[in-house]
Amino acid sequence: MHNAKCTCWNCPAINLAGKVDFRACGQAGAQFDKKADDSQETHIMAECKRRPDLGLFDPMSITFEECPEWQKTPYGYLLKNMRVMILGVDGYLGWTLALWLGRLGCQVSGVDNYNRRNWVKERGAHTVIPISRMSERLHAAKEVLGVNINFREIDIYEERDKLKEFIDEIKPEAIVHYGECPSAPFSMIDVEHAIDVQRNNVLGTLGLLFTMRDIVPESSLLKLGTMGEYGTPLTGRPLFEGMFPADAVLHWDNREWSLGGELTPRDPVSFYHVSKVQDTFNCYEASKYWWLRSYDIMQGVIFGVHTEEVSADPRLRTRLDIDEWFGTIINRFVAQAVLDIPLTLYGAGQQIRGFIALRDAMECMTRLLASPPEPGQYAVVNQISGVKSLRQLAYIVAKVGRKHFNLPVQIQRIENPRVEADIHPFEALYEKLPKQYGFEPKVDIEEEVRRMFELLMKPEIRARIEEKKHVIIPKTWWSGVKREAQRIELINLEKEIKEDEERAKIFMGKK
Ligand code: USQ
Repeated sequence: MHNAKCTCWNCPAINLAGKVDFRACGQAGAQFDKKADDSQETHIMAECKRRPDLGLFDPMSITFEECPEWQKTPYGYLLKNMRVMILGVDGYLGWTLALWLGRLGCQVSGVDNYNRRNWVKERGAHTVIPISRMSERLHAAKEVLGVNINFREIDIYEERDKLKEFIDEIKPEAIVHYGECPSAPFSMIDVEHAIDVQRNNVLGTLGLLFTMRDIVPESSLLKLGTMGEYGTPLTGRPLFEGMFPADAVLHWDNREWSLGGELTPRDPVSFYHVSKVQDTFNCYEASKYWWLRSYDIMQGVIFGVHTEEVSADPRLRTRLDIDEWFGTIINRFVAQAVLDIPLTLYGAGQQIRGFIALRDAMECMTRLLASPPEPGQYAVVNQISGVKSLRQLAYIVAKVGRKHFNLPVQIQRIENPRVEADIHPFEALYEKLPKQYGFEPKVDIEEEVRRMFELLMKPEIRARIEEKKHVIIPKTWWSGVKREAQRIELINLEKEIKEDEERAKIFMGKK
């Protein structure tokens, strides 16, 4: 178990703040009545909120493996009935995680203000997998899975007092923050949308950090960042996990300095991605100033429709967007294939990205929940399970659609409405989740794409895609222009697949 040797030092049930000024390490320890034999040493002492009978003790002295409050799960030891609050619980990820954690025995609470539903509606789009009202979703979760979700409708930016009250009432041991606008194109529509996205994301998160400081400083924050914060440096510099490794060195002017532990440069690719970079700095600083514990999760492009829980009943399904603003690439490709629209590669289509399936992302989040950061620790993980060029993805979707569903899938290159490198090197590091947290990807991309076809080809869902056909081809240009991107070419699949495999090997540093 990856977290067996973690100690109470990592545990959110520990009470350090208010009892010991652990920042002043040692000074305050003296005021406690320590055993005579180690009175020369200064110690950080703690109390356990779950086991008050322990009295004051050394937080390093009990491991998760030894503590009866931590129980074995397939994803490591997990705090019994862990109180987890999910912000953005009505979204694609939030709803899926709520059911997943509820099934694992967590006490799940959730907050949402239905922004995602409203943004998608405002664009004239809809989720192609229908989702019901929150009250019905909650009812179905209870009926089908026996999962109780304590839901409160709150806008985390506009209604900070309400959020504060709810956090005070629940006292979450972890807060998963999915309550942000996740769309690059949406943030590039016009000034109103850019401001909206940044206000919602940056200020919502900033307010949350203050609330955590005041009410639940021991709780861990799992905040969703994005691989897009790093951009795609044309030098080919690896995308480290948030910070430079200890042995990274800056050489300049015949001198050298260590870069170890410094945040790596960010080069975001939209005003949405900029909001995530700003969050990074806010979380980093808050952890430093107030000893908050946070994970910044640089998630790659997500795809898929399946976990055991969301597939258990049609009323438990999570949303799926395929429009130009909220649809991510693989999800869009499958929908396009279903409607016989050639898959839309933007520009050269040789952009390379990290990807992760919905189910695997849930597992990663659980493993991180099970290993809370230490007080004051701002930790970054790159949450991807593989790296592919967009062309490779298009080939996969085309292959599955042709082979298993007899669809005449084609691929096209269209003008790229975004400002981004479409031919570039890419070396993303994603070692922490497998090495430190024991994660191994479980989802095979072709298998998940097959599941998606199966679901999206159901007549009622196919009809919902058809109804929103007009929001598939992008019209939002980074330049501000509003016009449909035009086709550059239809791709000769067989010929390209062969050539591209070679190219991909070179770009991914494998050659
Ligand atoms: N793209 C196409 N054709 C399409 C749609 C997109 O070629 O029909 C290209 C884009 O130009 C881009 C890449 O595919 O190069 C990925 O685009 P995307 O829309 O799937 O994803 P992106 O805008 O990068 O944002 C998504 C999520 C965001 C998350 C991010 C992770 O919406 O919340 O932060 O993926 S990452 O891309 O790793 O930064």
